[in-house]
Amino acid sequence: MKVVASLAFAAAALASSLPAAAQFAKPEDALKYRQSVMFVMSQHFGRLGSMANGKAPYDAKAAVDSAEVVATLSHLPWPAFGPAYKDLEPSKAKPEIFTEQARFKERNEKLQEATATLVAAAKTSSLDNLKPAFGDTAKACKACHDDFRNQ
Ligand code: ASC
Repeated sequence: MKVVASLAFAAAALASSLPAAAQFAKPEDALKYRQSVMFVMSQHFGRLGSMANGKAPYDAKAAVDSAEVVATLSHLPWPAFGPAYKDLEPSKAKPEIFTEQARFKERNEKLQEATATLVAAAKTSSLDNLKPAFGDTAKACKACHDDFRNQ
């Protein structure tokens, strides 16, 4: 029992020290993963945008649901932009992502902060609160895209 427990501990310690590369069975999976996350995030962010811009009726519950999806997804794609995944095609990722990982990480964290505020704003059930929080999140998306994504 003691041996089993210490083996399990060793396995867990090893797993947690593995590089992010180990999260994906093959490099192509990292590409598919980050693009899929970005796609779903953009779908839900788009729904919020439609409400914020008056193109769709404001639905407070739907806004919270989408904001929560966006906030959750804002934590996911970044390990799939690790150095092991720099030469995958087709991709709009600029090479700077892989050479300026600290600056990229800063941008990722700004998005996470903005989306947390977006969730809080959506939860007030006020379109007037949703609008500026949507705008701030869009700016965080754009700041990163301007620096790190090809058109
Ligand atoms: C979206 C989407 C993006 C961002 C960006 C915000 O809905 O697909 O890439 O918002 O346009 O500036």
